[in-house]
Amino acid sequence: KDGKEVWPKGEEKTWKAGLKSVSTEVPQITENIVHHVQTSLARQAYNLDNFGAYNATALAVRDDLIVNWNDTQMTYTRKAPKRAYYLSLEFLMGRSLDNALLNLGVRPQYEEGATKLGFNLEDLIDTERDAGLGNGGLGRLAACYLDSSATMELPIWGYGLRYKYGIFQQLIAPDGSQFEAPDPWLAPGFNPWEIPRPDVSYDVRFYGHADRTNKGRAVWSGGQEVIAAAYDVPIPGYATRTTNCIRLWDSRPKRGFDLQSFNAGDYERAVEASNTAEQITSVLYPNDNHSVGKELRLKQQYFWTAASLSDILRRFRNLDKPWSELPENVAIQLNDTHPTLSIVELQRILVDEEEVPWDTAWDIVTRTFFYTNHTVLPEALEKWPVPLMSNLLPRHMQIIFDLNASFLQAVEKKFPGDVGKLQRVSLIEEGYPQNVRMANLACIGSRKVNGVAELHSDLVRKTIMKDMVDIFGVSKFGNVTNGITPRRWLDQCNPGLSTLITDALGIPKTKWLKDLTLLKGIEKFTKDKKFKTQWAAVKRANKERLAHYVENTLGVQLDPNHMFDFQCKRIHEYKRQSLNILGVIHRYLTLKNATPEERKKAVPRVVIFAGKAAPGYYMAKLTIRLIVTVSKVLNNDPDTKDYLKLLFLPDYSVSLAELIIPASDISQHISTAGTEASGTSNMKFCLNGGLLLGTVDGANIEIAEEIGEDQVFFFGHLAPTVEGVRYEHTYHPVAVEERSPALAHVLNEISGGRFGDSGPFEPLLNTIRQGDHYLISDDFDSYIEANKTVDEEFADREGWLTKSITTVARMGKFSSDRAIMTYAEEYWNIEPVKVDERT
Ligand code: T68
Repeated sequence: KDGKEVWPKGEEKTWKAGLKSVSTEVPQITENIVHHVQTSLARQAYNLDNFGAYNATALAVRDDLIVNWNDTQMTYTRKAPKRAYYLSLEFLMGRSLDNALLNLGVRPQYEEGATKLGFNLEDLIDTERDAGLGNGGLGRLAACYLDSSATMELPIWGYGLRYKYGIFQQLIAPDGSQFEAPDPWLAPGFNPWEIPRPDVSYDVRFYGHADRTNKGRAVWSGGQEVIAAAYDVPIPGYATRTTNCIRLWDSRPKRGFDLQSFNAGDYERAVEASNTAEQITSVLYPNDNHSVGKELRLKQQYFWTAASLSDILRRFRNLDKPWSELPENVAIQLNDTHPTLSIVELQRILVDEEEVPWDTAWDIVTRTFFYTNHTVLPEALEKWPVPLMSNLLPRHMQIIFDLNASFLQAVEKKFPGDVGKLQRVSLIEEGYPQNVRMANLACIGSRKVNGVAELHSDLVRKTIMKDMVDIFGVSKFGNVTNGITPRRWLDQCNPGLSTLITDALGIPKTKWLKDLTLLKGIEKFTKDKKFKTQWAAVKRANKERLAHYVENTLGVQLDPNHMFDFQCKRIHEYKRQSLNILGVIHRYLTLKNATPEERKKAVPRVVIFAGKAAPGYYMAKLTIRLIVTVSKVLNNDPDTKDYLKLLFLPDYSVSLAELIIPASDISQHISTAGTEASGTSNMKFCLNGGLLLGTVDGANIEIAEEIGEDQVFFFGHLAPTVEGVRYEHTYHPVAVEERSPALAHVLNEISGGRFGDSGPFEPLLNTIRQGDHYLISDDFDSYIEANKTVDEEFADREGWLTKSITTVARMGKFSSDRAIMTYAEEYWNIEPVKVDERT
């Protein structure tokens, strides 16, 4: 307080003598590791396996992280800057050891230290289990943003849930069926990357009843209470001492268990309440771009937003400032609509508990929150049945109705008689039952709304938020194009390329990895023969590394001379893995019909898919099955297998992505135009020197703008024409034979039994023959053409290399540092804070 430190009782010098600092010398590092082996793990040198050595190493690194973490938090408390909070139900972190070592700048010392202790650091890194607390792009984006927040020295914390089970493990049966196994990632018993905070916990209420009093207030009581307990995950910045934090909540029963029932011998009843409390943070919902509407999911959302707000407001109360100043001290970013209840929760706390007048409270609320939309797909927009919400959160439901009434009144005043508009913007969708529209609520409760790429933000303004733009004005609706952290997605996953770039630029890597636009300095080397040879060698080594993995896991041998072509992302109809597999079949049939002489002229290609399907997503699972079924035929056909191979790599994850992405010659991002909000793997592949085959969609467009349209392979319908084509499919249907004879031929071959019994696949094929919502048939011919161009250009190795280098050189815009600075400056109004020197 008052910038003064209050030391605990006792001697200051004794305290200070005990303070640690980050270990940067090898002897100190090995000593720390041995210390943790002996004490924390209670083990000894003999019989110590890689996993034990990994844990001890992680604990040594954790000590260093905590030193920086403490100093960062102390600085934030002393300087009391405006802070931002990133509320996300998902943080797809992946592994932490390698990343922490690189960010702390002590990787070489740990490598040497591990060797001295008889271990290989790479092996230790490989024993770490992924923290898979997310589905895909949205969750990984949150992880990249936290890395950038610390690297840019911004005072940002993340808030999420500590799921006991992360994203499921994907198993693929021999027939291509996907099975799911649980991911008990915390099962080893302890996680070196989290710090339990037994002193930080909050009560969260569910159910009960809300009794209105006066002045718009109410008292919410009864129901059940559970405890939210905090776990902190330190997030080290790159080449800075700033270490930010993700606070994850764990649910616990408020009272252990019901002793009365226990004594009466009713054991199940005795533990029932404690089980329901623990259930809340038990498992991550495995759906991406799809809303499920289950009560437990709503419970997760409220539990997490209530605990996070309690924590944020406690910190604000310590500042002794009036509530009216909350927005000058706190910005809260909503990662999609999942945390939208926090808007209602803040209004509830201000009005019911702090006795702030309703309108004043709403003014504070609407200057504090910011909302990012990640999709315009209707099936992904969250809606909650009113009866469900009234039962679980009776007071919040009242507040939503009250907010809606005054909002609609204001709209009616501005647009008298426009009943259509009132219906569309209402927070409540009429029907049986009524539903709460979370995107509308997030919009009216936020200072600003943004999409995640230019095209997407434009679509947000023109489609789902069109009426809101009329009401609030267009300046409320912005764009922040997504980004990725170049630390993990270049330096860490592709050390060969990183070193080559550093040498070429002639500056320390700590410089360009913090200002990615400096990459443009490598463009001049497109004419340098030696550099190009080295570039090609790095790519080849990465392809060999992946080929090794493929041989070990699938038993298939790959030739690194062949073109490596990837589509790795969640399996979804809108992402059109089906277009890719149908294209592969077309390629196969063409090869099969060719003479041996003609075949020899073909450009050999390996097509690799990876990605999980939501467990209940029938069409997505069928797509995987089709890929695997077709791969069996292709990879064993002596006529074609030297020219075309097809693989499905099971269990895609952050760590598998780190292996795959550096090995790509080309990757596919081929969603129906207007459906992929941004995409972020497109950025990762391009940053690693893979070229892009894609549709004019999401961030592909901005990638092409940056690197040049002649550097990418674009095809397909453009977003504005998609609706019209869909209309034609519905009202003037034309047989697929007419739309694309080439595609019709492929479909007929499958149905004719070329790959075995087609029965299981007919439902998938029929979605294309009829309706074809995602325009597979309309884009098929131009897709095949684009692939021909890819082949021709790949055959020109020199030209391809030039494009690869040029692509990387021009990818600077897509660093998540740029994105997070845009949020900081144009949305949250927060500034970097230098961590105080230690005294
Ligand atoms: C993705 N969304 C977008 N959602 O699809 C992608 N959804 O275009 C974009 O690049 C990325 O977000 C980052 O902005 C998702 O990943 C989900 O995973 C999800 C999870 C739960 C509920 C709904």
